[in-house]
Amino acid sequence: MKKSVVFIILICMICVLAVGCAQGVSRKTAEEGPVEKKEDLIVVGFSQVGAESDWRKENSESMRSAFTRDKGYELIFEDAQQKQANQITAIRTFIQRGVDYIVLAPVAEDGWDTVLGEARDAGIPVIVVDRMVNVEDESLFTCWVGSDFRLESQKACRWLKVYLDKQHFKPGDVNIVDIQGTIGSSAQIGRTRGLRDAVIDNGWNLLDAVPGEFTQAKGREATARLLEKYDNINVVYCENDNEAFGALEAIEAAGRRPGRNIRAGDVMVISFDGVSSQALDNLRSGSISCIGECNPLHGPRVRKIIENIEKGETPDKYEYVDEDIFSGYEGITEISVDGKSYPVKIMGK
Ligand code: GYE
Repeated sequence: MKKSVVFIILICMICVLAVGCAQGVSRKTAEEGPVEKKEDLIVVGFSQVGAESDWRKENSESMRSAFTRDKGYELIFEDAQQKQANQITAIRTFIQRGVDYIVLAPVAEDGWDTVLGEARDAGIPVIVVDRMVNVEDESLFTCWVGSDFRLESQKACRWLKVYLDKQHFKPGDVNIVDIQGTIGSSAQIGRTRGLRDAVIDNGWNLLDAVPGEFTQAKGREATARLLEKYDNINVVYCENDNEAFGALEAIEAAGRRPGRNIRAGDVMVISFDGVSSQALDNLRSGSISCIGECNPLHGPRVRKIIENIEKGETPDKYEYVDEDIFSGYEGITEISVDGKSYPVKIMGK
């Protein structure tokens, strides 16, 4: 055989081998069942809590736009409608389908040991996002990224304390109700705890704490009931903005005025998130006094984590996001928590 013919045959054999190998390392597609792969996409199964708030909608959007085909991903998005049972089913489906990564935004902290054990046995990394999981063995998840909910609350409560002092308002005259988030979620636990600690430290009165499930409808209902029950409420602490929107409606319906002029009988509203333009407008008008920012844009953060794992790196177990505090009141430009100072972002008119 001529040398050139041998050379061509050799080249052809290398090509065939190369194609075979590429198929060998290929990933699964998002169709049902572990399937042959046509494109080299990383398949991510994301179990989202629901669509209860503006924050959640932004968060879903951030995830959807971070994990697109043109970025090399296939995203399987499952909305759990605020039910943990739905999340457990979604995770089991992801395992059956053999996804490459599971991303979990857990509705509540407890109850994950068994299903995360199943994911670990299947060799699928689990990235927890937003709220945390409370598990016996922390190796059941790869890492977590989200907010420091207690710190958000400490900052908002500090702002309230500084504001009340400026108004020469006596601690014993401060009568607060807490409209809590979904009970058992990290956001609720951290924000409730931050308020309880501040109530004790500052000598305020906490009249009541009731669940509002992070929704506008429940926030309205809960606030209306509380305003009927107590005639001396002057601070409504809402554990997210949507509850605050409901609280504003209830305050007005009860013939009270939401605002900062607490000496003149206003009801102050404190809240968390600061995501929607409605919330920022309420800060500008003074109907919400202060918002502890909660950043929902976790999509690119989770993608970065996956990129690093793909490179063989080990991500930090916990990644906290930096957040601000917002108000429309110009008199407080900075607050401090545990010796650290935080600028207050003032929403101009
Ligand atoms: O503050 C609220 C949402 O877990 C940080 O859940 C999240 C919270 C957020 O529904 O609006």
